Amino acid sequence: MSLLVAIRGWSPDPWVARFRAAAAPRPVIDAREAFDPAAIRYAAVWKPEPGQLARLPNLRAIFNLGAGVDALLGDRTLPDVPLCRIVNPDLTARMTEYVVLQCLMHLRQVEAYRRLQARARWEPIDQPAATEVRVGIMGMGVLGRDSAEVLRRIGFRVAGWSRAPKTVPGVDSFAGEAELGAFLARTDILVVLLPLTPETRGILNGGLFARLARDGVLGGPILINAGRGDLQVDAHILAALEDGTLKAASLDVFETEPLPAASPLWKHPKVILTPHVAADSTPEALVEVVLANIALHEREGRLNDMVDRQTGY
Ligand code: NDP
Ligand code: OXD
Repeated sequence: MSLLVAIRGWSPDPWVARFRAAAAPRPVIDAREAFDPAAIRYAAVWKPEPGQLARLPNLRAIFNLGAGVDALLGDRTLPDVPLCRIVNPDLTARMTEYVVLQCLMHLRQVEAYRRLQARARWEPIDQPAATEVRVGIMGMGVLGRDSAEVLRRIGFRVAGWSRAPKTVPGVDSFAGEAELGAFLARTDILVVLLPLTPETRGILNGGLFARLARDGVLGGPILINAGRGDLQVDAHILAALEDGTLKAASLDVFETEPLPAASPLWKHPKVILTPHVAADSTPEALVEVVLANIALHEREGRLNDMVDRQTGY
């Protein structure tokens, strides 16, 4: 009943240590060491080597250690066993912190005041109220809904866009391609919390930016993307910032990660950039969640937070 821990891109050590401490006496195998593939029943993974999971003949389920499963589903050899993702209050709260922080950075003109501070200038700028600003959230799943609720409580006028309509008190719902135009036309700050799927790849492009509201109190539309880098076309963001189609952007994710040092996004005065840290997965919050899901599977033959491979999220 061994559990394989296969992690790339994050440090595997704290995950392996915590899984070993919490799962004992169940053997926990570190994928960097030699092991018997036939002994593995479960795998807890983040961006494992493509093909690695296909070599486990007795694998019963895969636990992705993040919310987004696009990297795993990109492995054409991924075994046809149940795939679970992270749905957890710690991860959700971290993402909501990021989204609310970025919305407030733009609302309260923090970058402009930083520039004035650097010149020791005491120059108050007109300050719109949150109630005058329309936030639109693309992706009203676990993360989008929580951000929507907190932004609404702060006073923003919030709408969400998803595949199916949603009922969230005080939040307007738009769904599907047919309602995308109306959603964008009422949006001053566009927050993106979509998964990366064949339908959403490249959705954040010049054509979409041009459909955002241009009559808002912030003086131009703002993009906040914390979903996935391949949702966006980096070059289109740069062009839109240059020609004023976008006023500013907060970007946590990029087409290529790490973002190459030569990217003009790094030093762009209208971009607030973070290195894919909007909502970190931590072993402290998540190891016990995965182990509880394994216990549920062994006890009752079912799993929480399963991914639908048809939709890709
Ligand atoms: P969920 O699966 O809970 O929600 C996804 C949402 O996107 C749903 O509302 C879904 O609509 C909507 N959606 C999917 N495809 C489409 C489409 N084609 N058109 C319209 N709406 C669509 O995901 P989470 O909220 O848990 O996470 C969202 C994403 O956030 C992850 O996939 C990951 O990429 C990213 N993420 C980024 C992190 C970071 O640190 N930057 C950390 C964690 C996650 P419906 O509800 O109708 O099905
Ligand atoms: C996730 C991520 O999907 O960290 O959880 O990007």
